[in-house]
Amino acid sequence: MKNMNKRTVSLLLAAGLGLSAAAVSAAPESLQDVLKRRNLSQQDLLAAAKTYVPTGKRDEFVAFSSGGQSGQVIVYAIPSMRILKYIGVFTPEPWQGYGFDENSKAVLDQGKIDGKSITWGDTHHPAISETNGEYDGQFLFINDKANPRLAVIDLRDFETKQIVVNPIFKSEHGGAFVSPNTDYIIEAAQYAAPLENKKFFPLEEFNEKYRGGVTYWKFDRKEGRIVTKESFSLELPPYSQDLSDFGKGPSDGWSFTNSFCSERYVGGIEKGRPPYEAGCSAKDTDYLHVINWKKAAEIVKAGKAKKINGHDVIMMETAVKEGILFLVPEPKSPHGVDVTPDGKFMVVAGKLDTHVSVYSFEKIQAAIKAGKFESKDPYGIPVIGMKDALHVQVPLGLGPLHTQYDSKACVAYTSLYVDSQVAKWNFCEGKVLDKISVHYNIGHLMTMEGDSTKPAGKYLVALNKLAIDRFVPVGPLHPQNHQLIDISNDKMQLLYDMPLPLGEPHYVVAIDAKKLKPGVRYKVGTDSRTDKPHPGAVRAGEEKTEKKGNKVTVWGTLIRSHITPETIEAEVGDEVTIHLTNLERAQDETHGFTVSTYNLHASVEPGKTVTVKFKADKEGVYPYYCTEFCSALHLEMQGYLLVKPKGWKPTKTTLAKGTYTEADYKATVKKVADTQAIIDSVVAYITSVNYKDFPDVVAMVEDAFDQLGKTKGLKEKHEAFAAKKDWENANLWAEQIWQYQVKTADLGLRAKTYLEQNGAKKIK
Ligand code: CUK
Ligand code: CUA
Repeated sequence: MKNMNKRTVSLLLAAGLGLSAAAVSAAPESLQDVLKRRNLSQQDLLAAAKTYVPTGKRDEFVAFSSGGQSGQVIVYAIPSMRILKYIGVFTPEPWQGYGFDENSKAVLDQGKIDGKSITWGDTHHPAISETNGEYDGQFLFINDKANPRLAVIDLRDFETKQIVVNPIFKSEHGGAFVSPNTDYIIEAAQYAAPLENKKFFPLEEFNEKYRGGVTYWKFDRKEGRIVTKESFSLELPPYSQDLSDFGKGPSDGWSFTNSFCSERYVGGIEKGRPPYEAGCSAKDTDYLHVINWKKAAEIVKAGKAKKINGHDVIMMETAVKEGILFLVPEPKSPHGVDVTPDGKFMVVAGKLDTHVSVYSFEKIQAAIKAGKFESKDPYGIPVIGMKDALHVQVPLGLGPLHTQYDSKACVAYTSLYVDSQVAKWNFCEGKVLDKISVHYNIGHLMTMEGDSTKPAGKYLVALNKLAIDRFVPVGPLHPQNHQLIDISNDKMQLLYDMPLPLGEPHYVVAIDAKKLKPGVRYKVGTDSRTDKPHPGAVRAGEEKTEKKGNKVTVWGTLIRSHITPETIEAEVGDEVTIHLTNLERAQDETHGFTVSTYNLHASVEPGKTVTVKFKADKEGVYPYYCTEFCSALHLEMQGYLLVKPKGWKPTKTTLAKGTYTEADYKATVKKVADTQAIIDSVVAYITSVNYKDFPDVVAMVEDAFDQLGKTKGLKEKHEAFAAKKDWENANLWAEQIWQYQVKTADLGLRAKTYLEQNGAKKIK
């Protein structure tokens, strides 16, 4: 301890006085040297220059990627492809305390199905909230295909706030996609099943009793939450509904959902029937579902929906009668349906067809108006003839899947799964413009703000299913490969391979980084999962511990480098609840909290209040501590949970005395004086420049003086103990001054570095 203090002082001195390491001996390499040594081409150099983001600089776009089976969202930046964050969504995420503190557990618990916790998710499609069809950077939504659920993430703090369980589906896929003003979020079923919960029907009754559907979740923008009571669904035939999209502009008010296996085939190779794959791709066409959702919402308001599992469902019969549901044939096993930015066309690509089919919304509407239908499906839904709905079909290549749009009018990009290529083409004129190979087998692709009415162009990301030979091998399970492609010129250029080591991310969306305005701290005492004041919050000096019966409740605080309280006492079997408020205001001063072996963890960012709760069911001594390296005295941010046997009485009431001498005391006093000199020199520097022009520095300086302010009265205290020759108390109170000084110096030096790196100017 004493040694460490000395080391810390000399480190602080070195930093404060600007001492530097010894000079390097070898001459620096030239750019040409490096190209030669690393065997790089001019093209490589160009790609590097297009993606490299120098230290201290920031990326242009922020991407939100599905975390696939990890049930999380991965946030990364474009063009550098640097990962910024994993957001716990359907799955516990220990770092953020997600699923290990009571407040976040309450969110995960919303995702329970039939009373059971489901702690993973098969996330597919993230969607950014829109205003007038443009990304607004306020919310993010993502679906869980396996356990039909949808989550709401608030982009003010990148935290999951809500999970809703689909009330009638047993799986889903066509979500999350938002309406142009994010008043609804769509979620379409995948594998048909009886809509009533826990109801069994044999596969022989598939056509009669199994159903698909599409759910429209009502979103309250002000509250930032889905309103389940105002949400509704449409019953659909047992065709496997797939991807969906909302109309926009001229097609606003309508939504589109395609399907595969409209053969309604149920396999049964065990009974000698041909397998699923054969039966589900027998017909030449499947169906695009065309739905007037605005009118559907009115029909629900008029009380014409049926309650299934307590949820409003418009039955097919009603939908047909009210004229809000139509089908259009689409080529064999289609996958993506993507509405063009102008809202005039829907692009459908079929896995087993080499064409993309561009449907015209205008033509579809004309057919509906004229009552021109080629037939009805087995459930009485009018079918519009394919020719009456098509604008153009374009042969692109093998296995076209998903389509995204460019900032340039009429330009689209479609992924070709089998060909492992991206095709650039013109959907107005129906011609191919360019192709580029990717590595390998692309699923989705994504352009900047490519789902919005105003795509930003510039970059495209190919989400490849296989990475094969791209990276250093890490075993049979390979990372996924997101390839960055420059689309700002006529010819596409491959820039970068990014291994994604978490789940199979199906889709990703990217937004202009300038549109995101996340906070850096919470209002003190906030429950971040409800966005409301946390009832367990306290301010400095209000900390307390209470025991009532077998319930121990702690209202504690965290601030560098101290946990209040320092000890928590309980008896075996007590229920312990600990509320912790991070009193910091400084940016990035997160404290973590855990109690040994009780499987709990909280991440407490500045201003946040978090609760952890557990049953102290085992006698013993359990250290608790801060889990984030938050300051030079982070390791001392500790305490003990003492779980006593029932009825235990102390026999010894004093703590062991230290063996401090006068010399120790004098050394500590000198250390305090030395450190003060550093602080003075840093303060002199900061006040000699225009630091007030840097809000981050102003916050740090404020915080530093806050820390220094805590030394008030301590000098008198240690001197009084010294006068009585109580060297232990004299030494430790002097030491306490130094602890505050270290935090002050730490902040001061951070402020100084920031100012030096951000071009602070001398003031006279
Ligand atoms: S899906 Cu996975 S490649 Cu779920 Cu959008 Cu197409
Ligand atoms: Cu707080 Cu470490």
